Amino acid sequence: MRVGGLRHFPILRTEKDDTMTYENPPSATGWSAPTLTVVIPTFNERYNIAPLIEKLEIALAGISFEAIIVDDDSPDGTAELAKSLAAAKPHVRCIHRVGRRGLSSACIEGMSASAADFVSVIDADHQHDESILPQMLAAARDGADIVVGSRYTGEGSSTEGFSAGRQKGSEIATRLSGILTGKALSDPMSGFFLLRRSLFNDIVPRLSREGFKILLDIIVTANRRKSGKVEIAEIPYTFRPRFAGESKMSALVVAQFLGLIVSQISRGILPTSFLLFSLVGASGVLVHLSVLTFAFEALSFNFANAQLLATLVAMTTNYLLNNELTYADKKLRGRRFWTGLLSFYAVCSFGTLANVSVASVLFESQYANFLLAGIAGATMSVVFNYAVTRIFTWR
Ligand SMILES: Nc1nc2c(ncn2[C@@H]2O[C@H](COP(=O)(O)OP(=O)(O)O)[C@@H](O)[C@H]2O)c(=O)[nH]1
Ligand SMILES: [Mg+2]
Repeated sequence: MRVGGLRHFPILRTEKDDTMTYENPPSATGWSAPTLTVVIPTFNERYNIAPLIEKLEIALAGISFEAIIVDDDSPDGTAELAKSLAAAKPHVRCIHRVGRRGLSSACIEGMSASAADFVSVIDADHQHDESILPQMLAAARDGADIVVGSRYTGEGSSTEGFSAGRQKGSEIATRLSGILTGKALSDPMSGFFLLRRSLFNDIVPRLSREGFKILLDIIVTANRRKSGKVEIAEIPYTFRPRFAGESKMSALVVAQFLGLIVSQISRGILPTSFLLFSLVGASGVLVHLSVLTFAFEALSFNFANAQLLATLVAMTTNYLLNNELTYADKKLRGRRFWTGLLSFYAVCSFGTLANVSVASVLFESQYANFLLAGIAGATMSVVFNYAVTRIFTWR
């Protein structure tokens, strides 16, 4: 039906007026809803995506699928290239995120954009073997809630794509996460997995958006549902070397991973960013004491001036570290870097007031213990600074 150049698709109304479903457009011949969405998170993967899409088309021949590339505004122009692919191929889409960074949040956003029955995530660098996707889909159709492409079980081998150091690190991380999932999963750190979209929809509000290891988070969160533990299937494959470009693995990723583990053990009461913020705070104490000693002893400052200098230096290093590490995903740059620094100074000054007042009250109470009072005061200011800088500094 055409009305003034606009095509109207019939809307089916069910009993309740607020639930509507849409019929397939009658003229869209050849179009079929995808069964599987393949999410491809990218950062600087310009030379990897077109050949990966071709490999997916071969691997998934006969299965209706769509690929959603989620790019965080890569400087190498991955998003532009992805959009030119999308313009040529109906089964390719691109989510171009500006001003945001992060692998987990990119995967979540891609899966959230899916309308297919099954969703999967695969790295853009060809390290994951796309040819096992049909097997993964079959396992999910057979009843598995989550299917993991695994680098370690059976014939799967990871030695080819990993350096010796990364191999060891990956093994330690696998053991650590085994404590959390409670299951002898051979590769909980895999970034290659598939799950039913209904399960994803169910748990997405409780997923952490920080860090690199989304699968671990999905498994732990899914297991905590009232309906009981999820069934996980593993399909082995040979981990390949990167096709083009460079890895984004860094010290930051490792710190965020450790943060995720503690955050999960505390059942989300302690978010990863809070743990990193506290860690940075602890490093600030060391900076403070070093500058204080140096200014007081070596430069013969009077105590008040030495203390003032130490406070300023420690606040500044804390700000820089938090901007790089804790809030790498919303890093402040340019003018916002400087206004952020000023607001950080202001918040920390109030935090110090809170610290000193709480500690003094405790110290003067009948349970006086200077160490306990000191720790309570410091905790108070970390919590205060964390909560308030999230509102005023890293919004
Ligand atoms: N959207 C998005 N993708 C990312 C980000 N960091 C890494 N990726 C992608 O995640 C995948 C895995 O990253 P990679 O650097 O290969 O990690 P490695 O295999 O552990 O060395 C690749 O497709 C990256 O392009 C990010 O911050 N945002
Ligand atoms: Mg990789």
